[in-house]
Amino acid sequence: MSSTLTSTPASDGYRMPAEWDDHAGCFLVWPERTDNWRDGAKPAQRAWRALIEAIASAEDVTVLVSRRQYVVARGLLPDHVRLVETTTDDAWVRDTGPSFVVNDAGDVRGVSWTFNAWGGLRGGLYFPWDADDLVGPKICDLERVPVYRPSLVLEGGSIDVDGEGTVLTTEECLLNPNRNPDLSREQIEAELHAHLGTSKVIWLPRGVVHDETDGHVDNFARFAAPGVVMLTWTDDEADPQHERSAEALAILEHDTDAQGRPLRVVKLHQPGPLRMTAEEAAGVDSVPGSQARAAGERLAGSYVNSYIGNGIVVLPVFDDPNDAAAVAAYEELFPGRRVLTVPGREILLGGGNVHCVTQQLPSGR
Ligand code: KQY
Repeated sequence: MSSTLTSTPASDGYRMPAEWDDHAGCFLVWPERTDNWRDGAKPAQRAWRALIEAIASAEDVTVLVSRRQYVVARGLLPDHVRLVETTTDDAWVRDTGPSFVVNDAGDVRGVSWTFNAWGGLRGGLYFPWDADDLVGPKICDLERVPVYRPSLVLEGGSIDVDGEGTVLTTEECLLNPNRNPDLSREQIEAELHAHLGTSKVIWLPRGVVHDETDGHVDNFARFAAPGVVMLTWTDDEADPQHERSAEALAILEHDTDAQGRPLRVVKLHQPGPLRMTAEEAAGVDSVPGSQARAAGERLAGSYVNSYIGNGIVVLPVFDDPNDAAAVAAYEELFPGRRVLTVPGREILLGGGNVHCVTQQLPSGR
């Protein structure tokens, strides 16, 4: 088993690299729980296959899959995708997996935060979550990398780093009393710096409307390059998203990153607003302890929720009039990478998107 470290990454000379740095691979978890994924999770599994094929065209992919679904997934996925039988509670490896950190020698370690299913017994999304809380250490075991196990409750989707000292997050999530009620903002900042090797936190007040993660930043505002932030946007002032995006824009336009650079903000106009149909809601099993789904429920659709891989960037699209502008923006933001699209609606119906269901393993190069 990988050793569990009691020091911190920063004190050991480690930092979390930007997602656009070189990867040794990517992890996903195969979706199957029918109280989150409609119609026996079959539409979600087709969406996963498209996403996995896109990422596996550029880097090594490992998919964690249950004993029940191993043969199904093996039959659907390309041979060069590695499957590893693993017990999990659901498929959100951005949040349950380790945030990997690197040092100047190119060594890699994992930070496996404490996971409480986005709020524990105070608004969390399912119970129990003990198998998900072990996904981080299990991945570190697989990769034979030492792991840090901070007591801080945090999901990987609630932070975004530029690899040069800056971390973006939201108050709605990280200061939510359902995560770390006994820690002050200053204590949470200190924990972030100690585990990410950062020196500056940019706090945005809120994330995307009706995002069941309590406003994960990876669905709202993310670095696309040093000094460049992509932001979920709408011009519609009657839409509650407008106020949220405008308050974030005001902060980003007047702040600087850890290097003192002003930030360029690129607005990505949201799809929709998208809503769950009656048929989609009816396809989700109703189970005590899991959140109920209802027809008409607003979906937290966003083009920011993408994966930046080796020579590629993969974003979700929604058969929406704003898809084309989002793709054009990615082509401008990521010159030299292939911009790939995957159908995003089925992942969105479960509560997230491409970034939420992927976890990169940096190569350390
Ligand atoms: O990172 C995420 N977007 C996770 C969402 C969990 C949703 C569970 N229904």
